[in-house]
Amino acid sequence: MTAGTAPGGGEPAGVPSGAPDGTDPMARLLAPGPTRVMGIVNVTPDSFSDGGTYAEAAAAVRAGLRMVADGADLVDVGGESTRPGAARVDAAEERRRVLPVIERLVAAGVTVSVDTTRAAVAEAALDAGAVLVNDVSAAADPDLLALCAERGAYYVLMHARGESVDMAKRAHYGDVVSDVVAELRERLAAVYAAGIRTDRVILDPGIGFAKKFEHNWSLLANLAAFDELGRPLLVGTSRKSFLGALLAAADGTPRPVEQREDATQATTALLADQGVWAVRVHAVRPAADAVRVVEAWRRARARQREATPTRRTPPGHDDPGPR
Ligand code: PMM
Repeated sequence: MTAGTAPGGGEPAGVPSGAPDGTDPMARLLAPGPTRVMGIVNVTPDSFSDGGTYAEAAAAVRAGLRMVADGADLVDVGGESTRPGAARVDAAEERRRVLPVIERLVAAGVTVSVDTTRAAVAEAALDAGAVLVNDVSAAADPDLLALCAERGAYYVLMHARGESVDMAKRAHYGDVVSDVVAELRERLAAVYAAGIRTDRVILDPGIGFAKKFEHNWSLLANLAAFDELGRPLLVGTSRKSFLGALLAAADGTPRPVEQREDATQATTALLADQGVWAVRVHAVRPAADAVRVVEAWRRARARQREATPTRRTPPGHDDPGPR
């Protein structure tokens, strides 16, 4: 996949910090390769799946280091819950939660992204060595975009509508796939206009953000529609409610969060086979294993193709390349 040049996007001030040897860890992770695994560390008392687990900085750092040992390529640190209906915390509290964790993970050589929608939090995180800003607001804050442009930070543009507190009631689409692509295209233009370089942007369909369950499935089944936007995809399905609904008991009770892990890994394998750039997951080891299985499968498929060049690949089983 090739990416053009950002309109008006000049060279950033320098490579992001967090790379003591001067190399750019994100450029390496964005180079062709297997689907990357982003581990989730939510330093919050109330995130839907791991809220309260890592409320202590030391526990969060330990969890992040364990994720890297288990195969995470990068760790996403967040200090504000984005579960539907969640109330916002103030910026000072969000910063207080994430900073010590980011500092210690960066010091240990981990590639860190910060999950925030706020410029003040992102600035402190970048100062502490984070290299990627994971913005779940669909680029709502021009100050955050200006900051990322000025600092040469990598930036995740995720599709969403509204804030967590009211996004559920905005989940109305004509055709969800073309609507989400169109809305991302429009926000992407704002991201480029703010000066963030094309090659620093990652897109995310925002599974669970202003989406009904069937919207999530439609998006996952039609990721090729995002190819026209020309940037790699990050996808977060881990333990989300649409899996809980799929696996509901006979009486309709959703499968509890802590029992959605196997289904999460099924999505990871399918996403890796689709060639998404990265998956964002709570349990890193099974995701990293799933990616390795997919890679072995692809290699075997390629070998088979080489050996029997005339044999046709069944429809839907061709290699779509990086997405
Ligand atoms: N999901 C959550 C939080 N941040 N960021 C991106 N880029 N994509 C996602 O799907 C996403 C996200 C909500 O899940 P969590 O509360 O378990 O972190």
